[in-house]
Amino acid sequence: MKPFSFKSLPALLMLAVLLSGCSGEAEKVAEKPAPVHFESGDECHVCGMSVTRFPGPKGEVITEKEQTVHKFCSTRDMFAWALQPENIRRKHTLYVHDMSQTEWASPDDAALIDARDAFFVVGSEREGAMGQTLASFSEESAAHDFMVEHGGEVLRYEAITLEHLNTEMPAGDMHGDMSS
Ligand code: CU1
Ligand code: ZN
Repeated sequence: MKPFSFKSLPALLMLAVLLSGCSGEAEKVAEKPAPVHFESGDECHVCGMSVTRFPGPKGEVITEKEQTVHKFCSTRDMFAWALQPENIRRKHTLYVHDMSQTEWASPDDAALIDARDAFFVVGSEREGAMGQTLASFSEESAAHDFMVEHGGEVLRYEAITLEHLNTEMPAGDMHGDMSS
């Protein structure tokens, strides 16, 4: 029995709180890194294609620990990377274009939004750099309108799986037999 350990632990915790408060580190960790603009020379982290030369919403990831910026030619390739087992549980910051604010042919970076808060239309007829892609929106109503016009299904970030990325299923058949 060591009574000292019970007394010293709260004191240590208090000290740690005071120290982190002084340096401002606690606030920095909670702050989300801002999106980085896409440049003409950027290559997709997954497929190597030019990011800005193709239509459709693009993706960007700022990694949790190293704060490394990865850019993706399409939301499709961003998910292909983010859904890998080594990335799926990490608290990376992810940005995608809000397609209700910008043009499909050449999305404007002023329209980048947090992918975890976005609504995605999966399986629509509109294509990005890699063919079928995910149309991203900040508002559910805008995603729904896009789905009505171009087909597919509206999903939240957490509902998207690797199976959604390679589907060429016709609109309205997203819940069809996956085993065929
Ligand atoms: Cu590509
Ligand atoms: Zn790509």
